[in-house]
Amino acid sequence: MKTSKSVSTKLLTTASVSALLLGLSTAASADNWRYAHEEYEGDVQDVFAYAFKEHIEDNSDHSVQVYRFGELGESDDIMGQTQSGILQFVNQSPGFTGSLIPEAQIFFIPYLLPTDEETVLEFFDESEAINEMFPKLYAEQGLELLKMYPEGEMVVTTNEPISSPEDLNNKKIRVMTNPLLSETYDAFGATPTPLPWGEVYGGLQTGILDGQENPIFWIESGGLYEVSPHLTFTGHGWFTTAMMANQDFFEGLSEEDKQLVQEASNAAYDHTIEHIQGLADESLAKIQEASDEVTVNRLSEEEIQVFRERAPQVEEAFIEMTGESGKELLNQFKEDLEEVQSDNE
Ligand code: 6CS
Repeated sequence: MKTSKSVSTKLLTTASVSALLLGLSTAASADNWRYAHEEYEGDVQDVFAYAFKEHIEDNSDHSVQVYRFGELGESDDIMGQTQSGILQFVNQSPGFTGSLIPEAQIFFIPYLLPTDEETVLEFFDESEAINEMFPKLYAEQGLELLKMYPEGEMVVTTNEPISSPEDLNNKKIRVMTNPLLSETYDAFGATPTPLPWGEVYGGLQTGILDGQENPIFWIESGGLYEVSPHLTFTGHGWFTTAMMANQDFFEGLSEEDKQLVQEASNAAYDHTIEHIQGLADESLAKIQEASDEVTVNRLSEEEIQVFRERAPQVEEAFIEMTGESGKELLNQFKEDLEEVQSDNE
């Protein structure tokens, strides 16, 4: 009895130690990474996050826990959590990052990017400003920029149809919380109202806001057309976003894991770029199916010209806010655009 007990204890002990070692070695090599983004299930940032997660989990023992909008707070909250190392990855759009990294506001200079999707996608793929200059600016804030990508063309929604800056007069238009976007809507004749996302639907519903801007997929998925039914294609810009890691975390990874993260970001980017093609048309069809109240106005070239003439003052404000560094970025951005545009002619 004594012998058998001591044997079984010994066996148990050996088994427990092995399990413990196994557990420890698993813990050391298989990490659970936390990743938050700003959107809902099935939205563009969610498609990106899940493609990233799938690549990581298929190619390593690591796992990725994805948090969607609201689970950890607003966009500024998830950025703070990433900078402090609570989260390893975050997807935050320049619309919000612009208050942290002023140069990220470049995306809010109206009519800088063309409306042609093919040109825009090629620009994001090849641009030196996007792929080489922006990572350095994000690094200054402790962030490893992994990808910047477009989600869709911006469309303005309002409580009444609009087709000129005069029509926007006295309209309170919600903008994301960066100062340059307020300059844009100021230049467009409206009263810009910066707010985080969580306050937009209610603001439109109660009449505190008269309108807002977003890509069509988001106008559909967030039900914005229900409370802001007049859609205007002004052609003034693209909703752009960015996915990044806490830089100390990234720097602390093995070379193999750094490569894995980069490959997962590339795979997620390719998958997401495919996903957004045709998405605006599909979303618009869903909106029109769901509501009889919605109107869609694609501004004519002459109408667009009236808005476009107001862009230079926003570009000047961008340079005032960002100095030499913004000027250099803007020059490179324009050079990169010319390159893709001349390739496509
Ligand atoms: O307007 C916004 O605040 C939101 N729009 C999109 C397309 N994604 C997330 C962002 O918070």
